[in-house]
Amino acid sequence: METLRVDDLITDEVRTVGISGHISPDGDCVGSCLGLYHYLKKNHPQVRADIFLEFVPEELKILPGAEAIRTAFTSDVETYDVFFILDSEKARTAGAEAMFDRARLRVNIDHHVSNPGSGEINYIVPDASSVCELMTDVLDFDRMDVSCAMALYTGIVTDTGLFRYSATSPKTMRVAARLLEFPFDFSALIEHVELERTFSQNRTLGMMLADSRLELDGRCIVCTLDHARMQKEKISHADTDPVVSQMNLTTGIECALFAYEPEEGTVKVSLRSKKTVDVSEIAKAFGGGGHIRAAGCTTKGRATEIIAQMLPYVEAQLKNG
Ligand SMILES: [Mn+2]
Repeated sequence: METLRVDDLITDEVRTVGISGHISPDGDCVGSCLGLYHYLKKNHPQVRADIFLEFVPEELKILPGAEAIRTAFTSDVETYDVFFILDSEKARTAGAEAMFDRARLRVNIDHHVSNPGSGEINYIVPDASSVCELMTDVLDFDRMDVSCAMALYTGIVTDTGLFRYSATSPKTMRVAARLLEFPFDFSALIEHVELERTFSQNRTLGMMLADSRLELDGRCIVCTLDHARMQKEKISHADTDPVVSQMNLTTGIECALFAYEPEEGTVKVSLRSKKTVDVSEIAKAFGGGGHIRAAGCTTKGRATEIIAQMLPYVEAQLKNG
């Protein structure tokens, strides 16, 4: 695939550029949109660039330009000269598909294997760590500014889980290193964006870790939270977010199961695994799905009952693995 250069697409006639990404935007999605936005502002000042996203996650509002992101998918521009969809295919934006389809030139940059390419110009690299890494291919380092570099660095760091996930490559590190040549406080940025939790999240995490127990000879860690306790402790769905991944960081375990009851009679289970257990198979047996190492399901019943029903599946996999 010949490498795309954004500067070649933004000819003198281009006046309006639309930018969007996937539903439930994350650091890579917001970072790539803002990186492109700052690059256009600096190097193509005749262009009006509009970003459309479903919302901006609280922790990402620290990024310069985040306040310019539009969360309504409407515009006085009927036909954008160029429209970029980043980190998503067009069917997974929260409402940009029609604007994208109407645009004079459609560009799609993504790293999701499942994306067939939604534009006339597609730059899809499935093994790339992040779209922000891909943006460093299509933008010129020497023409970036610090706001662009901050945004792209944020996306690389969040999509690689702090340079941990297997898609992190030597190239990922090389481009991240070049972004660090721009003067910004990367320590404070990453601590805020990736590591900080709200007080409620940390409090919930503490309670849940204290409640968790080991099963199957210490190879599976489980925790349950019933609806009455959620109400009593004022625990929201978002407060439970960090629980299962922290449980999965327990020495000696192969698998972590966290079940809670968002409503009376409804159970949500988050499953994580290390090496041997395919949690997507287990989630599927309970009407859910996901990936080999991270999956989930929502089902009827009580949290404790569902966990008791799931453990034999884990045990069977541990025996076979
Ligand atoms: Mn991504």
